[in-house]
Amino acid sequence: MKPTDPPHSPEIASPTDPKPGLQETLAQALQPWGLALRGGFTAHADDALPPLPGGAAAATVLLVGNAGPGMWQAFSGSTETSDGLAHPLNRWTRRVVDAIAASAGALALYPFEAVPVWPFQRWAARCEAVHNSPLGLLIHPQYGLWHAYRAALVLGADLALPAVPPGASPCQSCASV
Ligand code: B12
Repeated sequence: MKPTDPPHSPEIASPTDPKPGLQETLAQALQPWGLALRGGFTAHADDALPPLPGGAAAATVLLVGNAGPGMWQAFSGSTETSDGLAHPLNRWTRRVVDAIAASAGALALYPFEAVPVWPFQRWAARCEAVHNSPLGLLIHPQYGLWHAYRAALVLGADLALPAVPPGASPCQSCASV
């Protein structure tokens, strides 16, 4: 699959009854685009998430993000980079992730455009071992500050999710200069 092709994923789940291995299948669908699953959390009523297109209530949220050069390589070959229209990365992200979300019966939410914004940094802290850094960006134990969140996949099924591993922020052991 070329990064410029429209994403193509087989039908992989219904909203409330995921097939086994849903997370692995989603990860494989995201990988050619330099995107990865970044953990997930169980939705609560006070998250105020919208219902899925079929009407099911939000049960699980999986975050999609990027780290390293893969996403840039995929994005830089896309039509959105050269069509002269505004916000190429946001439009590329929507095109790629909306198709993958649809194939999983998921609703995709994005860190951009929504008013008020969806609280991706707060969500991320429920998904993986990230900590607030003095810069305001979340620091990751492996990626450092060099990572971002591109989308959230909202599912109607309760998925088993690993607990976020405990650990101190890398900033706490960083020598001051
Ligand atoms: C508005 C916005 C901006 C604005 C203002 C940023 C600001 N510092 O206020 C502008 C355009 C300037 C901007 C710039 C950048 N941004 Co910005 N931005 C956002 C956006 C859309 C909303 C942020 C927001 O208002 N959050 C408020 C509430 C809604 O967030 P919350 O999750 O409930 O709460 C968290 C924060 O409030 C944070 N927090 C609150 N107070 C404090 C105080 C301290 C000291 C700390 C450490 C944290 C902290 O802690 C909470 C829990 O983690 C988010 C995407 C999103 N939807 O969240 C990206 C986001 C925060 N930005 C991101 C990035 C990468 C950047 C840039 C590096 C982009 C660039 N290449 O230049 C710069 C860095 C700017 C900086 N040093 O902060 C990433 C951060 C990823 C990460 N590693 O954490 C995000 C998550 C987008 C993404 N696609 O991943 N951004």
